[in-house]
Amino acid sequence: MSTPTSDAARMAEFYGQLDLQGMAPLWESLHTLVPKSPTTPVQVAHWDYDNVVRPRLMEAGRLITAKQAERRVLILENPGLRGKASITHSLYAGLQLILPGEVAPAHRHTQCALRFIVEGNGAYTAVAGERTTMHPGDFVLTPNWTWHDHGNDSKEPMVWLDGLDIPLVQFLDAGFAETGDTDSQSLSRPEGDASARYAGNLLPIDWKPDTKNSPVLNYPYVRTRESLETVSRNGEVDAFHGHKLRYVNPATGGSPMPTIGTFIQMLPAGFQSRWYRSTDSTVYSVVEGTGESTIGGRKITWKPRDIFVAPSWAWQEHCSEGGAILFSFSDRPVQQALGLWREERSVD
Ligand code: 1HN
Repeated sequence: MSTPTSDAARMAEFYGQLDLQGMAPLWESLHTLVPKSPTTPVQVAHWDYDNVVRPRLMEAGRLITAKQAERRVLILENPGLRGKASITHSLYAGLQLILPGEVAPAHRHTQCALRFIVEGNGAYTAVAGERTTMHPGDFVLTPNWTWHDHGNDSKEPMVWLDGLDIPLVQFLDAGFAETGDTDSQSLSRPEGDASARYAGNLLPIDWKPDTKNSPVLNYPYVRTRESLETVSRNGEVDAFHGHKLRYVNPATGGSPMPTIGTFIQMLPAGFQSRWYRSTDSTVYSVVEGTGESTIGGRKITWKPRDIFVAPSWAWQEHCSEGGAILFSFSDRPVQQALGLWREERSVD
């Protein structure tokens, strides 16, 4: 009759053999592999722009040119994902600096990118043959595989938040990239063309989208803000989100890019949200105002240009005494396309 020790020894030997032969026993990891609810490595995170990020970014501006760097960016790494260039499990974020007179040379890749302008005025991004001049709060797209380059003909530094689906594309092993022959791509349309064609609640009569991306190049903050202002004057405030709108691809009504959903919300003065959670880890960028968020039990006090992260399925609440505007992005469209996305509103 076998003793418990010899059972354990036999099991250990069996596991050792499995390991050598490229196998593993499911019963040791079943509940980790199939958790009852999301168990993300993503942590609550907060970057203080004025006191921490900006000084480092300006230091980078003294140490390396945009051209040398190709992109002069400080990556925001989630503390739970250090070394992985990820702000959430599926998304990358960084802050990019371009100084007066600099160019960031043309390239293209299969990763989708968004820019959300944080400071400066008048630098441009050229995407697929058209330039757009950027201002704080503008949300600018660089859909996958489109040529893009940036330049700053203004007299001030410009900084924007880059959001890309790099970790997702890496996970899928579907990354391709090319460098342009010239620093600045040649332009085929005048500035404002995409906006006139696609962003005025009109579409060219025979136009059919040939990609999964919005044809709108720039969702300018002046218009976004006007919408928020009007909506907040006329409508009831949502107890969980304040006044929250999502950016759309006018051709589909879906997200502007297939892998990244983008949102803007106004918290009216004195607003205190109720508790909410969703499965899409979300990156917030503070546009205007100050406030506090409690996320996964951690309190964050934020101010304009700060960035913070709410992990998947962590309870969150947001409040602002003087009123605030928050931009946010996440992988929500991916989760929705796969039937995975869930949200929950507290009922108490
Ligand atoms: C990229 O193309 C940009 O075009 C910024 O500004 C950041 C990070 C990784 C890969 C490509 C840009 C990037 C990037």
